Amino acid sequence: MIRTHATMPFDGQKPGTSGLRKKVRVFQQENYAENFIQSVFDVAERPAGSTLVIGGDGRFHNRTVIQAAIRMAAANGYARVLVGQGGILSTPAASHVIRKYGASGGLILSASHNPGGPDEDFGIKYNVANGGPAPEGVTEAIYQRTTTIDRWLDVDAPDVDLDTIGPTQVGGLAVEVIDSVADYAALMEELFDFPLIRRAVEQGLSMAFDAMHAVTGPYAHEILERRLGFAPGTVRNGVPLEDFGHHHPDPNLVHAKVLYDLMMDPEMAPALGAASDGDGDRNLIIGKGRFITPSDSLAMLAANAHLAPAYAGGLKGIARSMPTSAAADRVAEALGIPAFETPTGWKFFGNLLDAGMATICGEESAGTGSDHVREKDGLWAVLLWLNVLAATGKSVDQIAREHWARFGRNYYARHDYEGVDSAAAQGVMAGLEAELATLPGTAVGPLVVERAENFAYADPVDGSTSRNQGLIVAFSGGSRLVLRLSGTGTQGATIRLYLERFEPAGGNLDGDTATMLDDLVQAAEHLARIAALTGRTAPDVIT
Ligand code: VG1
Ligand code: CO
Repeated sequence: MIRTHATMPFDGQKPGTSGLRKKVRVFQQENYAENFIQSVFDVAERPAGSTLVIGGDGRFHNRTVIQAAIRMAAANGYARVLVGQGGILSTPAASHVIRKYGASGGLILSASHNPGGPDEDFGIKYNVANGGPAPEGVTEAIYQRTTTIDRWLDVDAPDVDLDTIGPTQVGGLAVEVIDSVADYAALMEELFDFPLIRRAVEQGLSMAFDAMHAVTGPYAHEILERRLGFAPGTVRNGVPLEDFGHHHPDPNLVHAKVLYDLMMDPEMAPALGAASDGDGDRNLIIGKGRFITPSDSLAMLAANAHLAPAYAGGLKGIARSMPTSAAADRVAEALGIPAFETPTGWKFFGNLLDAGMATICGEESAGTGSDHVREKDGLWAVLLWLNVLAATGKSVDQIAREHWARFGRNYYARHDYEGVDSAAAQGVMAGLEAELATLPGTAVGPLVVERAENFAYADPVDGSTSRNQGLIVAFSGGSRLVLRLSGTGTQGATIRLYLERFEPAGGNLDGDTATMLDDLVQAAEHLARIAALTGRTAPDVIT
């Protein structure tokens, strides 16, 4: 029996960089989540007989929204829903399940690296049939629908038992609770040389993986400890908690400080330290005594990917988001394959991957992935590193040093100013944008501006254009500043300042990052005037 619920539009249901993210309290308002989900169903391409995948990162409010979404899917004509056991599917696992079972799309319930709990964040993201985040045309259509919606539909049915694997029926809808891990773990076993890694583990290869009480716990236990033979205890914080144990499940040097400190301890550090975020799509890689920036990790993985079975035939191309360092471009050049520069957010990689133009993609924000799914994939990156370590017998530090000796090094940091007054943040952007045209050729301290622009992207596959994707000030010699506003926050504005300095092979390749970037920090303050316009004299987080 289908029920029609009258509703009214809510302001601000516009998906950001990665779906709709708001405080839990916002989502708990009557009709709020339902309006958004109904808007998705109203505009999504879903032929008769379609399957919908549903899963989330296990944060607070996950189960409530899943039950509502199942009842709504039943009323909206889906034939089948696949839902992860306990409501759990990591973002890359959801992407894989959508592809594997030919679903028309999926709802991923997550606010990724944002904290969880009754007073923290929640999110809903819609992925399309290729397994990837809905492209801009679709998110815009969803948003437009949210501005006029006047009803949502569901069926009158009891909650589904999410904890028991197996089929059940909700009205005319076939619901299947599936193992959250099995399909994903099988895919990883196809891509990488598990026997080789297992042998290396037997011979002493050690690691520490911090699941940050988020979604990767069950995946990492199964893959790292059970299938690859790492010692029990290798996976830390491996039980998903609704509030992530009160932490930010953000795998960076600030929020994964315990792991970082372990890796910098010459006595205690294992060969590899790694962590993932709330929904399992990010990765942090730290070798014994050596942090690898995500931009470098992308470049190093691309340079060594042929050592893993899935990539032994070579890469078709490498894509990176614009603020990500140019380290990967140098690898693409050496491999004789194209390099692509896209706006921030994984949705921009989808077309390149579908068209077979890129094989490996990455973002400076700890996201790396390949054409095996259409999301970034935290454990995939960890497994590729393990495959490379096992195949070469080298340490992470050695791989990094050899890489820089060959390609040069892109020193890199991102400075985040969080919870900034929105008007002040807009002022910073507008101020720099107004100067861009006059900058080329001018000197800022010891740096000379070569190019200054507001980044726009023309998608080479579908020809669509995305403008206003960040301000770039490029200096001669390959150094660069990038400034943009975050599209994933839930409070005020977050200014992201990205700093990059290129040091060619033969130069100072083992300098201190902060020291090496000092001229750029000065130049940024001079050009963007963050302190003057926002009153913030230092960033909240440096990654
Ligand atoms: C941030 C990152 C971006 C990433 C996005 C989603 O976006 O900068 O690279 O794709 O988060 O990641 P923004 O707009 O706040 O800079 V996740 O792991 O939060 O889904
Ligand atoms: Co994430």
